[in-house]
Amino acid sequence: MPLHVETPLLQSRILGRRAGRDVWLKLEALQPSGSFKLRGVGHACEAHRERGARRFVSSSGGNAGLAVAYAARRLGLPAMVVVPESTSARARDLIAGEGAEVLVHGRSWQEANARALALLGPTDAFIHPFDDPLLWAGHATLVDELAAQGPRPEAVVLSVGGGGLLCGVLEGLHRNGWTDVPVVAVETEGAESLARAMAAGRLVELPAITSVATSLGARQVAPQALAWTRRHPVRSVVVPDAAAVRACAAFLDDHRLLVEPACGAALAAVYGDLPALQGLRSVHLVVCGGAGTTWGQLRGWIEGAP
Ligand code: PLV
Repeated sequence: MPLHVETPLLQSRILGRRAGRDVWLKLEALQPSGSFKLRGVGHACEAHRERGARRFVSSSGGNAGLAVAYAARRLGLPAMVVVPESTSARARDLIAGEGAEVLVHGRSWQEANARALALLGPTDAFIHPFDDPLLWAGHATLVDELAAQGPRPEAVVLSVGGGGLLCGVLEGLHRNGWTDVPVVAVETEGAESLARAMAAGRLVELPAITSVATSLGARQVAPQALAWTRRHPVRSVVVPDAAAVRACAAFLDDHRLLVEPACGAALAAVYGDLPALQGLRSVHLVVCGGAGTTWGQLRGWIEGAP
């Protein structure tokens, strides 16, 4: 039985009025681990347990690790999650609270990932936070639900870190026959690894992550994410951190849900009526969630924003 739950698809009248178009919210923030990550991670963990894995090891900006810790507890196996120093204290506490071992290593996810791989034992399964076909197949269930819940989307708006959500949504669109539904892929300035790769026509490694949206902090996207942009309409958008955190605050007022700036990126594209959305009468927005941000932290970012 899947570890994730089916999430609601709601039309947001309040956001729709502000944006001047219909806005549909796929509320992944309501997953038990607080983000969409549980879809793919739960699927991967179940598959690895069936193949005999005795422990899950993961590297994460926070939410994938929390999903691994949640899945491990539900499946009765231990887990170890390596996070970078930039992962919030809140996220670390939540992962530890699920009973997983938390190690902090390195400035960004890349360094944490190298450490996790070095610690991998023979009966461990490695759960990648974004670059694994098992993960994408699990994330694709989000689109299967959309297909059962309502009409064909005119466009899907989502956030991009390493591109796992993008790959999963595209897999889901294609397996549901929605092969021409454009996807608006949003990143924050300082974490724009997909935008850079699309502009260069090849994978690009950012020298550092400078955005507060640390959950989007993969310095390079999964190769499959870039490959998808060559065979499906994907519009890349980059928003400033200030727009992402303001969108989180607006969404808290409008829908009473606190999400991370990683999710605020996609929200900002819709609240901000960006050019990439021009001509669209309706959008489906993946409210990817994120459990690592507190209200105090969000307020601090808003007060410190330029
Ligand atoms: N977060 C990953 C990668 O971090 C993680 O380890 O949790 N929204 C939220 C709330 C997220 O946590 C993430 C990814 C994304 C969006 C982007 O998803 P992706 O990586 O599949 O594009 C470094």
